[in-house]
Formats: sequence, structure tokens, C-alpha cells
Amino acid sequence: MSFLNFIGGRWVPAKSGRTFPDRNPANQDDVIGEFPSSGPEDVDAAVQAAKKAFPAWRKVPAPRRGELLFRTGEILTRRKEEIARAMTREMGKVLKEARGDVQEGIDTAWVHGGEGRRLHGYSAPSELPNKAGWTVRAPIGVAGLITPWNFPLAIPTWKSFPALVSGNTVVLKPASDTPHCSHLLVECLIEAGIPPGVVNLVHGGGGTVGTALVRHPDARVISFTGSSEVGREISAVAGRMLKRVSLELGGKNAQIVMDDADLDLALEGVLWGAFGTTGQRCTATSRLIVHRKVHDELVGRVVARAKKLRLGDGLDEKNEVGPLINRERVRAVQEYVEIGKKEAKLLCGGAPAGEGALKKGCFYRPTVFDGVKPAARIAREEIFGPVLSVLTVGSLDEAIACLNDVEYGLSSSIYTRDVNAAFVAMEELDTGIVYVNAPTIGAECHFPFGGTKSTGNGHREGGHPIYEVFTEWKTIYVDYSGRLQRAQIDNRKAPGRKR
Ligand code: UN1
Repeated sequence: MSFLNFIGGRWVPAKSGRTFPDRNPANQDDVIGEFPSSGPEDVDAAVQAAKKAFPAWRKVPAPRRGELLFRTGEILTRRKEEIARAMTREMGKVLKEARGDVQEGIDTAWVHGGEGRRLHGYSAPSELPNKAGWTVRAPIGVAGLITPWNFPLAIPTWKSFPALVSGNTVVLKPASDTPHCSHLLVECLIEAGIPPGVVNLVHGGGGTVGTALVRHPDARVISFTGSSEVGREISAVAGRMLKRVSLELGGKNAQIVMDDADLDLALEGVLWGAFGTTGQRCTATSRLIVHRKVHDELVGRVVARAKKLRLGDGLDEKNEVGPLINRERVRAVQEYVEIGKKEAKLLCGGAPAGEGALKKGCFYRPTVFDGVKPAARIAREEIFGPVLSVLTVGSLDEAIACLNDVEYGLSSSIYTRDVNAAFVAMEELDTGIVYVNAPTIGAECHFPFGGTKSTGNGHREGGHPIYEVFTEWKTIYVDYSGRLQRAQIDNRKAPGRKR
């Protein structure tokens, strides 16, 4: 099957005519289809189409733009099972999680559809009589959205829905590992009635298509989710162009388990956090920071359960852990495991899984390292796979210091029954998201999502803060005094003069 770009309301091939295959990570022989391998000329066509569509789209009242998102949410709801299955085939996450990913897209439609009737500004009293001031949110123009493969439906909706309801037009560049999910999303937007040019889809590699989009002078705002390394590059280019950019980057998230914690709960949390989505979430639990008094019991149980997790094609609902996204990721995870073997003690996993039906896929065994020191590379660097590093501590202060002692600050978690300890952690953990008695994953789309330090550049997705990314503030003053009133001057008497 052959897929196309969507530019200016038409399905078109890459101008070069080149394509690339989209493969199922659970079975590399299964090709979902060929997608256009686009170049800068295709990006330019898409940005021009979006630019042309902008003046009319920004004039559509925001509540009407919101209604289009509600219709998209209804279509996604109707097609949920079909899209979830397509996602499992394309990205590998098990079906239950794929359904959750589509549901997150649906929820995002409800949140931002409703925003069409809010998009609040504010008013404040003027310092002068007969003068009023208030603010409105104005759209920016063409938004370039570069999305990752790990949440192939949810993340494109996190970015495109608020961009659209604010009145921007969009060029979406999905990850080349998951082009099909974005194709399906664009089909839903078309069915909902999106006007030509308002949403454009350009497939291809990050180095070519992503770079061309970031460098395009008419793509006035860029939203990117991916690695900190690429985020730094984007930031440098966009900085020189004075272009707004929102970056959602790496994580090295940890779960703290104190000696008074409910260990059954902490066990379920760490298994879900570390091995859900095969560890391929920005928010995955990559470190377990455990109090030494409960270390042996908890780690013993984690390893026993990790060994039993059932790997396989996510379309078979008996399977609990799907594959990594591609062979390159298998190699990258293996490299970290080799480093880890020199730094710490491997308790389980540590190798790809290639027996029987698994040999055609990119499967990797859930892996646990114990005795990891805070300075070890596997304690500090993002691995993006099913690898958990266990660090042992003796107090709450030590646990918090250990958790904060990394370059990233996305998500953190603490399991404790001590309310005071929980509140200290909420205050001291230097991450954008903090969970108490819950794993590091499980963010909801109407709350801010993002992190501190190298996890981003201060912006947040989700919730209301996303509108700081996709709108410009416009301040309006109306003077109805009928004379020139000079702010800061005419409401003051000169010093020394009697009133
Ligand atoms: C990500 O971690 O890459 O919080 C996104 C969660 C999801 C979104 C995660 N709702 O796990």
C-alpha cells in the first residue's frame, strides 16, 4: 500500500517520487506501506499552503474551530479500535496501551474543543480615567509540529489541537517510524471538515523534513518532542530566527520507595513505570531509588515478576510487553546494557529476546541492574528501553538528592505512607511532574506536561499553558476621554506642587 503527503487539501507524493517502508516492529517482514520520503521542496509547499490558509482560518470564530475538534473527537471515538490496532502493528505497544493512546487523543479533542469557548484573556483597570485595557490571544501563523513515535496518536493531538483552535495553521511532520498513525489522524480531521491548507502532513526523516521545517522562515512556531540533543539544535536555529519553540525532551525518571511504603503498591508501580510501553516513554521509570531496609524484598519481587512478563506481538492480548521500535533501538539498548554490566550487577534480562516467533521482531528482555551508583552512566543517561537501574539509599534526604542528581527533570514518584515525607518530596523534587503513591507515568492531557533542566525549554504541553506556545498576547487600550492622556505622566502632579 502506498501513502501520500497531504498538502493544501490534496494527497500528493513527494516531489522526488521517493518513498520509505514502514515496518511492524513485532515482525519486520510485515510492511504497513510505503510513505513519501519528502525533501525541503515538499516542506516549502506545505508551509506555503498553510500560510495561504491562515488569513481565513484565523477569522473563523474560535468556538467554531472548537466544534471541528469535537467532530474530530467523535470520529476518533468511532474509529478507536481500528486506530489502536493500526498503532500496535506500527509502533508495537500492546493493544491495551494503544487504546489508551487513542483515548488520550480523544480526551485532548474534548479539552481543546472546549477551549474554543474560553481562550481567556484578562482585563485590568487603567491608571487613567476614561481608558480601558484588556488582552486577547492571537494566533501566530504557521505552526511546525515534529512528533515522536512513542505516542503516535496522542502527541500529534497534544500539539495540533491547541494550535488549530487558537487559529494557527499546521504542518505536521510525524516520526518516520510511525507515519501511519498521523495519516489516520489527518483522515479524521478531513472527515470533520478541516478546510484545505489548514492541516498539512509531510512524511520523511527528521534530518531532512524536520530540519527544513525548523529553518523555514514562514513556520513561525515550532513544537518538538524528542531527544535533548536534537532539541538543542532546534533551539539554536530557532533562536537565531527569533522563532518561538517549545521543546519536550529527555527524562531519567525515578521512583522512590521509602521503608514505610506499601510494597505491593510500589511493586505494581515500578513494573508498570519501567516496562510499560517497553520503557519507551519520556516518563518511563528508569531508576528505582529504594530505602535499604526494603531493598531486598522489593528488588527480589521486581526481578521475579520482570522475568515472567510475557513478551510478544501486542495484538495478542495475552502479551504484556511489546517490541522496541526498531533494530537500531535494540542495538542502542544493548550498548547501554554492556556499559551497565561493567558498572553494576545485572539481575535479569540484559539481552534481546529472539526465540520462536520473537525472532522477526525487535524484542528486548526486561532488564534490572542492582547496586547502581549515582555516578554510573546507567543512572544518569536516558536509555529509552526496558532497563531499570536500582539505587539504594538510607534516608528521605538522600533519596531526594539522588533523584534530583541528574541532568533531566520530567517526572518523579515517591511511595510512602508518611504524609510529612510526601509533602517534603512534593516540595523538593525538581521535576515538572511529581506523583505520590503512583508510578512516573500516567499524565492526563488537561494538566501541564513537561519538565525542568534539560527536559525542555520551560514550556509545557497540555492543560492551559500550551496556549503560551501557540498564541501571541495582544494588549488593547481604548481611550474614551476624547483628549490626549499620557500614561505615567498625566495622572501625577509634578513633585513639590501642592495638590
Ligand atoms: C511520554 O512519556 O512520552 O504520562 C508521554 C503518560 C502518558 C503520556 C506520556 N499519558 O504516561
